[in-house]
Amino acid sequence: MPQVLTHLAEGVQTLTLNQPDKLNALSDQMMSELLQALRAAERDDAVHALVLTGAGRGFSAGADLTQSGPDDAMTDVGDALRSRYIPVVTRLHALDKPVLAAINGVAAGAGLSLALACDLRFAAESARVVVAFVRIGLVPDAGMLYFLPRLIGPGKTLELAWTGDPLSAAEACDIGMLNRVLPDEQLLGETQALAARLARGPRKAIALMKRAVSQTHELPLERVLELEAQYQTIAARDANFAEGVAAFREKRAPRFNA
Ligand code: T3D
Repeated sequence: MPQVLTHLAEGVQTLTLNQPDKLNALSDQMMSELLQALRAAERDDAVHALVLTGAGRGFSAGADLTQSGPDDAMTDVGDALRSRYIPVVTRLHALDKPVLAAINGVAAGAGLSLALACDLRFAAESARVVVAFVRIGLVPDAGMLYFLPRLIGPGKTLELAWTGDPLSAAEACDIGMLNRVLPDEQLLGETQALAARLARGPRKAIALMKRAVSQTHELPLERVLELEAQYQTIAARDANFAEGVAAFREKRAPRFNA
């Protein structure tokens, strides 16, 4: 049975983590299928945005603890991260297409890390987020120590990492970890609708914005100003810029990506 389901509509590839009886815990099979699906989405010209969600009542409960754990003395956990998690997280972050998480239920451990590696996070009212790692004596991984301080600051990151206490979707949204909280039954549809809107937008500019927002975290102002100038040169050479300006002047909606 596939552990990542794929569905393409309106330029949006929806990837559904599918091991619902274990709250979509991240098995080796699931991580391998997720990597394949991301590689395919990257190459596929029909895919212009992605949505990552979970089947059943969970988004993902993190590493599959029935598969990996301290009893597996032969496995170096760092190597497991390098081979299974790092390729997926770097791909989600580097993909030149918007990636939205639709957090339908609990997101814990590396399951939360995957959501944090997405560009936008929408969550169902009933969802919870749990940093979790400390509960089993581990440190946050799979990019959480990169993404979380950038979203919520170092103090709040340490509080959640040290306690492992769950937050409701509303609490997580209030501190900036999530973009929006939606009624459960509207979550997937609303997330896919925004992804479809982005898929119809000026693709080059949207991709450049993603790249720039990620890069500008590390750079001083002078470098950011220069980066903006370089990316604007690229965006302005794209046909969508001419179309956008023409549409404005003609008082009509733009027809991007024609
Ligand atoms: O070795 C490596 O790969 C290193 C990498 C580490 C990265 C990590 O992600 S470490 C963190 C791993 N995740 C966790 O520690 C979270 C474990 N799960 C929980 O704490 C809770 O399940 C939740 C807070 C996520 C949800 O609680 P609740 O009460 O809503 O559900 P539940 O009853 O605990 O779980 C439902 C079922 O899912 C249950 O199975 P059962 O009893 O009905 O047959 C439970 O065992 C299963 N499940 C939940 N989490 C996992 C899992 N099965 C495998 N792996 C899990 N992570």
